Amino acid sequence: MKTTQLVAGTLVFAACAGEQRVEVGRAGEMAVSDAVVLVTAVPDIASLYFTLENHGTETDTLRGLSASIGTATLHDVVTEGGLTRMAPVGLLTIPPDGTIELRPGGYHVMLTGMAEPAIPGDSIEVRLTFAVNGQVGFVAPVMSFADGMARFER
Ligand SMILES: [Cu+2]
Repeated sequence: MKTTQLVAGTLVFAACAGEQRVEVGRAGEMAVSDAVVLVTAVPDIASLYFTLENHGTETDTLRGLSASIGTATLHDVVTEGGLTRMAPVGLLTIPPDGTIELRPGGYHVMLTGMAEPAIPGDSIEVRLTFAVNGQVGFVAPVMSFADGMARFER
């Protein structure tokens, strides 16, 4: 078991070389990093991205999320019959030693029905609830679409 963990740790380190993750919060063995909110062309809709790393030995599921503005819904991007669209996702499962990266073109959180538009420079409070590791709150900075997308092109 010790050996397995060491190997996994080495792989994670190698994958991260040159792109240091910035941890913003932690619930038990679940680390949250690289949180960012991107504004969209629609004033009352924004998208939220972050990375989850499960350092524990148990599979965990993200079963709840909320944000200080608007309604937060977990989405995935699916392609059906040549059409790409977004679809709500119920639960997100993170295996032991697993990393799930929310990023453009994949998993993301939609913030909808915001009373005021998100403005670059602002920050939004987010709360995640995990079945095993419990709750974590963190702050996600709001970025323009262009600046936010640049973060994912590395
Ligand atoms: Cu979406």
